[in-house]
Amino acid sequence: MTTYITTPIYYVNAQPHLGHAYTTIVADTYSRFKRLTGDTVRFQTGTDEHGDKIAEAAAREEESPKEYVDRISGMFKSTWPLLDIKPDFFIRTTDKNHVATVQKILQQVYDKGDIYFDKYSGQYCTGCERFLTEKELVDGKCPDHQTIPEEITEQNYFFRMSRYQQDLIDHIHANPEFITPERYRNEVLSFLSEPLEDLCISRPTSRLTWGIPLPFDDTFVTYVWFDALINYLTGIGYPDGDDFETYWNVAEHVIAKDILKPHAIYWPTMILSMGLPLYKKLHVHGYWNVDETKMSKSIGNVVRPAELVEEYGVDCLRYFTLREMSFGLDASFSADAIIARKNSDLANDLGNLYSRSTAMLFKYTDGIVPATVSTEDDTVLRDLAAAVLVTYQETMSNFQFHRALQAAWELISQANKYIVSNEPWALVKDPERIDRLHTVLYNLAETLRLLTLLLQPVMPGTCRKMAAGLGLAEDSPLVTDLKNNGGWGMIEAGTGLQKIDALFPRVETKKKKQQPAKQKSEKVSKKQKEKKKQKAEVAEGVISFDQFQKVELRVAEIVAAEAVRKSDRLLKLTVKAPEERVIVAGIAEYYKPEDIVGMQVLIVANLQPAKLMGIESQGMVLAAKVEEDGKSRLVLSTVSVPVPAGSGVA
Ligand code: ME8
Repeated sequence: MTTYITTPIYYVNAQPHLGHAYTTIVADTYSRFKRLTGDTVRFQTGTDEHGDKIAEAAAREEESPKEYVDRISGMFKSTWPLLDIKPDFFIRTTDKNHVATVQKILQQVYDKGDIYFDKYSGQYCTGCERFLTEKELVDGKCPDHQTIPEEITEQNYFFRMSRYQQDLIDHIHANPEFITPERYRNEVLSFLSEPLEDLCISRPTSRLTWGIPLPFDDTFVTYVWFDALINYLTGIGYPDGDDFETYWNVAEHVIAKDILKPHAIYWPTMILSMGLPLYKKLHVHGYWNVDETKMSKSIGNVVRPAELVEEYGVDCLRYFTLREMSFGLDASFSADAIIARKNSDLANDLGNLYSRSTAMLFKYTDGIVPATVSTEDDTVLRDLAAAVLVTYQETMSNFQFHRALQAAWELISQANKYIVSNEPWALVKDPERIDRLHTVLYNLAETLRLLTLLLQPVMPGTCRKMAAGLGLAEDSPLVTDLKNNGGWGMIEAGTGLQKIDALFPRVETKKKKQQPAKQKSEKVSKKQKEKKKQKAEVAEGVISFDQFQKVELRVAEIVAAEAVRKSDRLLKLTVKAPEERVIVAGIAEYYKPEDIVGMQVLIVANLQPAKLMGIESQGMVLAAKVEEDGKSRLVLSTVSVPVPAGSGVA
């Protein structure tokens, strides 16, 4: 099988930040996963170097556009190895090949009659590099850039996008996985339910020279999207290269939601006009915010990947981003969150399992993997490993990286329990139970091998270390070939382990400053007053209809759920109601996160947000409180048939 995976080509008007890093880590992880399954893979990223924004940035830096783009493109190129990201090809839109092919395609589409010259007046956003429709503006501003677009009237060339609207709608209906996750597919279909306007693809050279000249009119240069999107074809040698033949029909693009429209509408209609088959899939993710706030230069909270690598290590960053973001939804970065993941998931769970298991192997069998005697006692661990493998492959294929990692962590947790319940330290003292000890140690070594294989796409460096520690070559099929070695019992008895350093040293957290005593007591008395007031209200026991009407109940669909760190009670739910929000619910004792995704529950939608374990909860989930045998448990309230998310409750 063959895989072709791409990231957007990033504008060189800014240096790489966490958002760029995430998309590129995703594409890198996916390409490594596909290699594990035996696919021939091509992974492409690059830089987008023409247009107004770039010319303006170069002018600000007092450089020529060419000097400027060379410098910033170089920064992107040199950032990726720091993150252990290994693209097969790095494309630049100033590459000669790319420029020539864009011109060839423009001529072809022009000759076909799909490009025409016309006068146009519209609201142009420099940030988006496109004209915005009236409908897209919010309070007269571009919602993404918070700027008032410029009213521009000029003669330009237009691409007849509207001609392909119906074909595109039909394709999306016939191929439900063309745009994923589903919410973005629905967004595109809803946009396509209105007539499409044609796409302006040129700028007069009197206003912009930093672009690709139109082959049929050199007083114009091509407008950014008709240049940038074509990179996905020029990078694989369209039209004559072998790579084009090999890879185009399996092309998968990864982007964030900011460039959904260009990728889901402009690009497919351009491809249809060229007479080519459409790309296979578009994977769309949400935004990274920082401490719940949008990342922006003006706020000064832009997170640089190189700094994170320095502070936490490359694999910690890769793991954190993939584990913390549910692909498709927004996520928030904070130093606390990454430290918590490092200390708890990496140092405590994975790191400890590795160091305990290998320490026992060194102590009890001189660092040699012992032979195993298969017994019924170990089926729980083995069955779980088999189930994890299935979930892992399915979720990695579907870009649900956080779920794949959750599954791997179930195996880690089961293996840690296996150690506790089998007590190898007791077995070693009993000469009659040495076989059992060997079996337990073998199974631990095998679990570590399997984890090395599964975690490799996400944490390649750590897995290289783990493989070395297990006495396996870094390219040994036992840790690089999922197709043949995903099963149980592959590590050979007699394999000699090597001593390695701890995988993840813990990060020491600074203690929070004590609040001054006075402030504290002020807070307490305010709280007490509030409580008194509430008690007085509750004492009356009844509420008026007016009071009840103030409570807004809605049906919400759970789109993601996960345990809250350091809490046995809380689950963090991401729900659609119909807008997306996070609700923290005290139901962890009664529900597993994976069992409630997709469920429709009732929520109080207009409750003042409250922070629980550092997470802002925007509402409350309703549940029946059931008393049984002197114990109580919660049962989520739901609806009897599926209804649109966000429906009101009367
Ligand atoms: O749009 N969270 O380039 P760009 C997550 N050149 N991802 C983010 C992000 C955030 N806060 N900010 C940026 C362009 N990204 C065009 C693309 S493609 C033919 C041309 C990532 O530099 C995400 O992948 O503005 C997003 O789609 C991309 O950077 C936008 O990069």
